[in-house]
Amino acid sequence: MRFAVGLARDDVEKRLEERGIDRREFLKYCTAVAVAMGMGPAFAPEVAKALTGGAGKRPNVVYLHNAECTGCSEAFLRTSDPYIDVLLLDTVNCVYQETIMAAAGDAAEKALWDAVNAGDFIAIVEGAVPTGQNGNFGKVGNHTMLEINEKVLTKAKAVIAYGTCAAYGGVQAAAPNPTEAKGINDCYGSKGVVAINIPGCPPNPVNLVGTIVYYLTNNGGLPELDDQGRPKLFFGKSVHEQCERLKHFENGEFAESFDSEEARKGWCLYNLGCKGPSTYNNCPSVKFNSFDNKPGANWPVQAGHPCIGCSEPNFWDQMSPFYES
Ligand code: FSX
Ligand code: SF4
Ligand code: F3S
Repeated sequence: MRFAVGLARDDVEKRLEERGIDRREFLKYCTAVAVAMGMGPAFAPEVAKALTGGAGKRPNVVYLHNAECTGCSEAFLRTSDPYIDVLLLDTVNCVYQETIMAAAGDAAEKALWDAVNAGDFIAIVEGAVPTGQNGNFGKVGNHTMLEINEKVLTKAKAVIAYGTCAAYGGVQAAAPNPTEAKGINDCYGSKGVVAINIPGCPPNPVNLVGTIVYYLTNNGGLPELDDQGRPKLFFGKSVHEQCERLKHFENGEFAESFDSEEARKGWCLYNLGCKGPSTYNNCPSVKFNSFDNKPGANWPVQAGHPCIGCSEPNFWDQMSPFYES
């Protein structure tokens, strides 16, 4: 992998070429991001510019991990396009990310605190913060996550809570929640932190990329949020209203078991527990697992599984049992 240090900022084509990325394929991805942002395909060149470092100074990003399964990072790292190095090295300057950074131990700690002390950075957080017993359920480098997050997030220019755990506590906060895990706003709202929530378990990386693009193309402005702290751009509609099985719901055509002919015919999964009507996310339109440069291969309902409401606060307790309506 070669990094295009020193290239002119607006030389998008050359930067893509350096990485062996076909410009047309890249623009397809940018079009998908533009559409997910509700801006329409005409905005794709702006997305391309932002994603290749042409929108100005690359913001420093500090990416923290808390109590979680790292599925959020996995979802992000499996973004086959734009390739992760383009995103990390051209769009933002990711100074700290425990899963993928080469540095370890003191060198990693130094990178983190140098960036925080210098200010002028965006924080992306995944995972819930264990607050019980003074935060001693979760430590990194012998400091509690509770303490690290407070020091970092109160200094950040913008905070993105990526994944349902960081946004609302998620699985970690499920009853009886022995570690007293909490989401970022719940934990640090009283300290002045206002995190943008990008929930989903895992979240869709397109929604993270779209939020970063929005930030870069709006002079550091933040997208409008709904009453759960989610950007309306991506979470403004319910899963149900975008679902390809909606016609069957309206016709009263429901699958009653997973192995039924009706399920095979693509009838509605409501009676098998689907929580799409009370869940807000763009899964049906954006989908997951971009493959072979085609954005979005599939999503739960298309694959025959009900939506379990993974993007909603307290979904583990409030949306279960998952297979009952
Ligand atoms: Fe939570 Fe993310 Fe679910 Fe997992 O880190 S949103 S458990 S996919 O990984 O935090
Ligand atoms: Fe709604 Fe779920 Fe039925 Fe789709 S499968 S129409 S989201 S209830
Ligand atoms: Fe989650 Fe439902 Fe989408 S389970 S991934 S919000 S379809």
